Amino acid sequence: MSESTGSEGRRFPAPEQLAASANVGPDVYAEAEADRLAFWATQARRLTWAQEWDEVLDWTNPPFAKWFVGGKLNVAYNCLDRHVEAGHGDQVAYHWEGEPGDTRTLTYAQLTEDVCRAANALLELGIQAGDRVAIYMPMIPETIVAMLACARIGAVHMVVFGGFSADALASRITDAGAVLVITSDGGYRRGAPSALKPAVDDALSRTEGVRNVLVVKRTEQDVEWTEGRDLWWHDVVDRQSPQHTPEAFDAEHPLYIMYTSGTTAKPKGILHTSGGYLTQVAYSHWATFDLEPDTDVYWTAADVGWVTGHSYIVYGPLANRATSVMYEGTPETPHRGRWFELIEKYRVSILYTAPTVIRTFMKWGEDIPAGFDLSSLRVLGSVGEPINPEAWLWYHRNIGGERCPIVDTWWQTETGAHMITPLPGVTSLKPGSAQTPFPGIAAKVVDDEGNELGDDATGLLVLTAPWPAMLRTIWGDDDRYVDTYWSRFGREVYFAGDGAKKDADGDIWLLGRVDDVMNVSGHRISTTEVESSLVAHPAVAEAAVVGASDPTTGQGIVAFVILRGSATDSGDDLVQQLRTHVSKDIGPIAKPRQIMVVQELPKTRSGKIMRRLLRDVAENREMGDVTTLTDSSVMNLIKDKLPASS
Ligand code: 6R9
Repeated sequence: MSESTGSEGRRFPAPEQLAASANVGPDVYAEAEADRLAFWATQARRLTWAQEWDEVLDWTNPPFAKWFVGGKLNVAYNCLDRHVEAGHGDQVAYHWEGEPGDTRTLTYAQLTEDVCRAANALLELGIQAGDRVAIYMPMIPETIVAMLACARIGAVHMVVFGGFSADALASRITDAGAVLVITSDGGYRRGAPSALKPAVDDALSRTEGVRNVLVVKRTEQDVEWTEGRDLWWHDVVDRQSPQHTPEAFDAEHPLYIMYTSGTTAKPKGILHTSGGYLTQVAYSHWATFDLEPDTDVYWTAADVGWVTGHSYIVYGPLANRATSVMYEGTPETPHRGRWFELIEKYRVSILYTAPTVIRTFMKWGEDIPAGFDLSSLRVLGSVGEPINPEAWLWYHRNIGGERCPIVDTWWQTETGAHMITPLPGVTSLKPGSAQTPFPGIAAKVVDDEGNELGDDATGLLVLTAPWPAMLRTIWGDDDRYVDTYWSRFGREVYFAGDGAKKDADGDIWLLGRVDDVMNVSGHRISTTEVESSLVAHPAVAEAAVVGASDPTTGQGIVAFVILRGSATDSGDDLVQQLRTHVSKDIGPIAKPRQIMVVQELPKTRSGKIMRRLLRDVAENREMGDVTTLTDSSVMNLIKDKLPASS
C-alpha cells in the first residue's frame, strides 16, 4: 500500500507509564474470548441493579436479542444518585461553557436535583413510562437534564440535532409518535443567537399528537407562543420538588430512539434499551479512554444530538462518575483557538472528536494550537470517519505533543458503543487503522459470499456475535431491521455497511461506507483511500471524493478539495500536481478525472461528508434531500464554483 495511506511502517507503542498503569491490560482479550457472556456479566456489575438478571443473553430468536433478562435498574440513578450516595455529590459532572463565554458548573448533587425536578415536571405533564419525548435543543445543560429526566421516569427520548430543519424534525416526531417536545428559544452559533422554536412551530403545524412544548430560555429571542400548548421550562420545572424516587425498569426497557445520519432515503429510528446499553457504554468509556474518575477531565467535543453525544457526553461519562467539559458553540468562535483555550482552562486530559475537525485545524495551521498549554492532555480519541494517516499524525504531533495515544474508535448509531478500537495502554498504534475488535466483540472482514478475508483483501465488515449495546430494532419496523442488518449473511451476522480490510497483523482498516466504493474500469477503489492520498499533499486540508458515472470507465473519480491556509497556488497547476500525486501514490487507475477547489464541504452533524450530494453535483443532477446537512447553503457555494460544463 502507498505511503500516505498508512504503510509507512511507523508504529506508536503504548507509552510505558500508561502500559503499566492503564485500567485495562493486554490480558483482557483472552479473558473476554474465553467466555464472552461471563465477561459482559462482569462488566454489567459496574452498574447498580435493583434486581440482578437471570440470564445474560437470550438469543433464541435472532436477530432480536435480550440482554440481562429479568434484570431491573434505573439508568438515571446509575448516572447520578448512586455517586451522590457514595459521597461524590460535590464532584463536578460538567464544566459547561456557552459560546459567548458564560459558564456553569454542575456538580453531581446539583445535576441530580435538576433531573429530579425535571422528572417531576414531566410527570405533571402526564408523561408516562414508554411515552416518546422529542428533544430539540442547543448544547446546554438542560439538554442533558431533559434526557436523564426521561430516563428516570422510563420515557423514551428522541433527540433531534438542533442543526436539522423543521422538515427533519417533523418526520421524526411523526415516526416516533412523540407527545412532548422539549426545546429552547435558541442557542448561540458563530457569535449570534440562532433560533430553534420557529422550527418546532413549523414542524408541529404538520404533525399530530404533540400535547405540549416545553421551552428553555437561553437566548432571550422573541418566540411565538401557542397558549395551552407551550410552557416555559422555568415556570414548570423550577417550582418542582428536587426529590424523586427512581423506579427500576426492565433491562430491556426502551431508553432512546436516535435517527441515523440520513445518508439513505427514509431515516431509521434506531432503538436502544437500558441495561445492555449502559453496560457497554460505561465499560467502553472506562477502558477505551483509560478514564480515572478522580483525576481526569474528559471532553467529547461533539454534539449531544449525535450518538457520540448520547454515549460519550451523557451516559458513559456519568455512569463512570467522570468530570466532563461541555461546550455550546463552534470551534472558531470568537477565534480559532477556542477549543485549545478550553483545554488549557479546564486542564482537559482526554479529548474525543472527529477527523473533520482535525482537518479543519490543519487548514487553520499548527501555530494556533502551539499558542496554548495543552500539556494536560494524555489520551486522544477519534470517531465518525476513517482518520486519514496525515490527519492522525497532525493530531498526534500538534495536539497530543507526541505523547498521547490516539484511539480511533469505529462504531455506529446502531452499535451504541465502541466496537473496533485500540486500547491506549495496550495497542501499538497504526495511524489510519481502528485495529482491534473491542474486548467481548467479534468482527470479521468477509467477501460477498461471507468467506473470511485477510492479507489486505478488500471486503465487508460484519459482526458475528450479539453485543450488549446493540440496537434492538428499527422503531416500528422489525422487518426493515432484519432486512437492513441481518439478512445478507443470515440472521446471526450483522452487516455493518462498511468496507474494510484486515492486514497481515490482523489489524482492521475501515474503508468507508460500501456505497462509497467506486468502480473505475472494473477496479474497486475506496473513496477513503483517494481522500487520504489527497490530504497527504501539503497543499490540501480536506478532500471529498465521489464516483461520478462515466461513459467509458463506468465511474470516474471526482474530487473536491479544501486547501490549507498556507497553500499559495490554487490554479490549474496545482490541480495537475494533485492528480499526478494521487496517480503516483495509489496507482494511475486512481487518478481523479476532475479536481475542484472549494471553500466548504457538505457535512452531517457528525462531520461525515455527504458524498451523495457531491455526486449529484458531479453528475449534474438536481440535488436530493438536504434536511440533514448542518448548513444547507454550502451546496450553493459549491455549485457556484462549478464550471458550466461540469
Ligand atoms: C459513531 C458514529 C457510523 C458510520 C460507520 C462508519 C463511520 C465511524 C469510524 C468510522 C472509520 C472510524 N465511522 N467511526 N469509519 N473509522 N473510527 O459515527 O455513528 O453517525 O451512525 O456513523 O461512521 O462508516 O458505519 P454514525
